[in-house]
Amino acid sequence: MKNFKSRIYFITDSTPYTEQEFLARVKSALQGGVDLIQLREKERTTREYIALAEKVHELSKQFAAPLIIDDRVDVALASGAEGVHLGQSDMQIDTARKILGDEFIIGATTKTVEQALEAFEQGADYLGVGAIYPTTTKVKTVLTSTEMLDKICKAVPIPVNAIGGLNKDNIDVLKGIGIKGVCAVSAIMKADDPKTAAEELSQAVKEKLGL
Ligand code: TZP
Ligand code: MG
Repeated sequence: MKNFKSRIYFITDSTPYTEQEFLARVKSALQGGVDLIQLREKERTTREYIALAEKVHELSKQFAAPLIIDDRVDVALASGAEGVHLGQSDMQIDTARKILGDEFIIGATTKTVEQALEAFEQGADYLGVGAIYPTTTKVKTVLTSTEMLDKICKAVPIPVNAIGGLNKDNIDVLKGIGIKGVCAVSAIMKADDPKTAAEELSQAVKEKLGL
């Protein structure tokens, strides 16, 4: 399961929805062809996180989209997910790699060339870099310039994805930078129709970024 695409990398936010509404939105996004889905939960207990991850995994498997769990190696393992995404204060990449083995997808959040090189050297499979634009999603982050994004892309041989406030109408700034994909929460999750939103973002990524 190491051969993954991260062109349209959908990150969830379940906070405003009932579980039924949330899963319906996740399914809709998957129908819209997102390549990869990250379950991002900050408030749930471990048990709740695992239970929701199992439900999302049932859906993501139907669409052959790898499921990545945000922050938590234990939840990723317990739920049968294909990957984990680790921030700078989560488990170190090399420790996670030891626990999870070679086949597991491990992503890392990095904001500098130094962090990017460290994550790569420790065994990360891809990097998320941002926030490129201010975001309305609840996250502790600072803006990362497109110049820094470009430097990171040039510094590491693994796929780099841009994140933060990105949508079909503002991704032009990423043109010419060697990213492999775009991460989006709001642009898909909060859309009237996540399926259409995913399709439109995919079309824009093709037309504007040539990906
Ligand atoms: N990390 C940096 S920005 C961000 C995360 C998790 C949130 C992105 O959400 P949105 O809604 O696509 O701006
Ligand atoms: Mg995280």
